[in-house]
Amino acid sequence: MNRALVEASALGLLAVSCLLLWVRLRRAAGPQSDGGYPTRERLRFELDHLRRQLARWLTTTDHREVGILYIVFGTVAGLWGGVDAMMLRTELLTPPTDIWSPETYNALFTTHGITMLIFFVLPVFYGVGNYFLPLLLGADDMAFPRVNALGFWLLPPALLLARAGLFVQVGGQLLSPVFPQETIRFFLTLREVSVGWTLYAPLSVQSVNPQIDLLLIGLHLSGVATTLGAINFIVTIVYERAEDVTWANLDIFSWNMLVTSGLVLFAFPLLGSAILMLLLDRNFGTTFFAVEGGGPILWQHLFWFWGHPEVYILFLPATGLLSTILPKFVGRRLFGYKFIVYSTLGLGILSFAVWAHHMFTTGIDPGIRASFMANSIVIAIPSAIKVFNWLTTMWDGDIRTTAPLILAAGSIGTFIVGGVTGVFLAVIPVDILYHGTYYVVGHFHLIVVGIIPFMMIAASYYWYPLLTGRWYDRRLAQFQSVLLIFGSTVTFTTLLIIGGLGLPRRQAVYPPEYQFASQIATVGAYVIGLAALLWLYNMVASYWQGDPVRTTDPWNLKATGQFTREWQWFEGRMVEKYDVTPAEPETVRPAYDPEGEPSGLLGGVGTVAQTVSRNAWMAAVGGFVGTVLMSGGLGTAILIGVLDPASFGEIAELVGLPASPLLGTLLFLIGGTVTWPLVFLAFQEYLPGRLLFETGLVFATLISTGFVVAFYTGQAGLALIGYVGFVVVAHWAYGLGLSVTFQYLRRRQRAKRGRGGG
Ligand code: HEM
Ligand SMILES: [Cu+2]
Repeated sequence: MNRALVEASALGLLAVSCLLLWVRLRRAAGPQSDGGYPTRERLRFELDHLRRQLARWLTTTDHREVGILYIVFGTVAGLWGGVDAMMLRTELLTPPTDIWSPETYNALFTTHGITMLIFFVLPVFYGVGNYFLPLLLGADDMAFPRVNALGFWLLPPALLLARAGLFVQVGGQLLSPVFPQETIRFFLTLREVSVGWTLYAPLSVQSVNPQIDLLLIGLHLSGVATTLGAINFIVTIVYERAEDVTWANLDIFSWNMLVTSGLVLFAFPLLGSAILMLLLDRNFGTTFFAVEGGGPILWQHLFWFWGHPEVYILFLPATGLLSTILPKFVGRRLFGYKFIVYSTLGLGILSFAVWAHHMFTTGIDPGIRASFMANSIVIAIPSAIKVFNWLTTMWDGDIRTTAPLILAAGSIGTFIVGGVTGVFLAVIPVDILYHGTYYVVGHFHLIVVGIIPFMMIAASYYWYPLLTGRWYDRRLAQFQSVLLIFGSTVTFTTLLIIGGLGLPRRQAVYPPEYQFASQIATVGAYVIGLAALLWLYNMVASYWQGDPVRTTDPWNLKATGQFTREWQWFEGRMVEKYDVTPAEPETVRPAYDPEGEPSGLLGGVGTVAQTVSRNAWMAAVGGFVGTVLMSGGLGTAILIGVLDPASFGEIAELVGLPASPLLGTLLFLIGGTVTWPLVFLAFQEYLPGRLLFETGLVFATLISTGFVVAFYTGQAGLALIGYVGFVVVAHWAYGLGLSVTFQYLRRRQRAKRGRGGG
């Protein structure tokens, strides 16, 4: 099939349907003032209006309007890159290349990567930053409003240059039946670039396609734009804060934009230089990346010195949004603010020290390679700190399952899998096996499709009332969020699996035995596409049809003391414009109060020790009840033969005693009665909130995972299912026994104390 025409038509169709929807809804929304026919007068008025609007949007330097321009631009680029992705996955429905040619397939994954990574993600985050940073900081505008507008307006030409191949190809195809070949030669020579998004030398130097040069110029331009934006963010955050916004209470999203901008400042100029060197090599005979000059590996060093920080440049703003939005829907302030800030700074610095993990297979010095392995593994620590703080923020929260919360929770999940697979890849021997496979594709897509767009969409829902004064369709949004999480999980875990089986990435053909898995991944991708369209529809339609927001606190944030600055601004505007009275906080069940949070890591140790010693006897009784209940479950498992009693001997072996099942059982009873309840108590002190059934069950589920792994004795099939099932249920019985007894004893103690006092 003809790729250029298909892609151009798909995009055209999307644009036309959005436009039609917009016009139709607009008509339906506004009452016609006179109900008459469109007269010439009226037409002129409409045109005037259009001209004024155009002038306004083309020349604006207002931070909120520039922000919207950025977001719209990024969304268009995202849809464009998304069409590439759908076309890629469509080719992979069948093993041979029966839809696109291999060359076209190569072009698709090249432009898909570049469009998404350069023109989609950062522009959207810059847009969100532009709109909200001044509101969050209490500033009037960005520090340099005109530089801001300039930075934005460099982007559309950059995108057009980068993707000129598509237009030129379509042009050539439309013109060639009419004009002779020689006159339209220009249109026939340019093709979309197909050398891979990483533009590796020597292929990128030797390919004759002149579109590569246009792409390089486009990338350079976008790099300039990105750097201008970063300078603006840094200066705004450092110098334009209101008096009462200090470093200690700067909101997390601003912190993330600050660190991201710092990374941009160090990474992008380097990419710009590398691009110029490549242009010189291609056109003026220099030898920066030629074998007889600097060598092709030099390109990889320069590229990834930008490239790895770039993935954190894309990722950090998403974590900032998560840390901002999540607490609002669990009724509790962010847990461990300080640690989140430090981990963000840590990620920023470390991200410059790991670039060669993309080059483990290139034959760089093994000693250097090992140090990059160490650094890459270390980077998991700040990432994990964020995850633990998010989980702790949710723990025992008053969770409201709105679309933003669903997406935030989904983001945490996909990030854990995406991050852990990254740690595996950071290990040299593992990477050498998987570098060229779909495993890598699965790893990074769980992040670049998981948390990044998830949080963009979550933010679009969360701030929709503030942006438009209307509600989005909330039922549709919940459905869309679940659909998106489902589609991504199906697609990218499938890619991890087929990568683990060894399927090479970046190839249009594959062995037939992978067809079924490949089709699952494609169907998952279509589900993602559908979810994206539903989101777009919701955004456009609700702008005209959504319920008007009548309160100044649409998310009831006042109740939990989280009515942050941007909402205060919104309240001010609502009061001024519509004369509504500021909302009163509705009461909600009291949530954990972070004021009492232990300061620092060691600060908590004393408190934990106190709680543990004070409650030790209650814990022991609870642990005993739990252990008895659990023994029932495990006993049944032994009776029906899915758990081998000999495995109890291993417990004894584990602590250095002879492998006797009897000794092991004794240890098991002591462990269940003494050790686990104490660990549980210590945990419970660290995790905010009260002891609940759920807490007990979560804890028991965690222990049972360890148990399942430790005592697995080679069961397969149904026996394995039975084994896992019984172990989990037995541990749940334990958790239930523990927490119920504990609660019961505590309540009795309190009642007794109450009587004694009165
Ligand atoms: C826990 C932290 C992370 C670790 C340890 C890690 C590790 C790695 C490693 C070792 C590779 C190279 C695999 C190979 O090509 O053989 C890789 C590839 C990649 N990672 Fe990560 N990563 C992490 C987080 C991220 C994040 C947050 C993003 C994106 C926002 C990301 C995006 C990518 C991309 C795009 C590639 C593939 C580049 C390509 O070859 O086309 N990673 N990661
Ligand atoms: Cu990397």
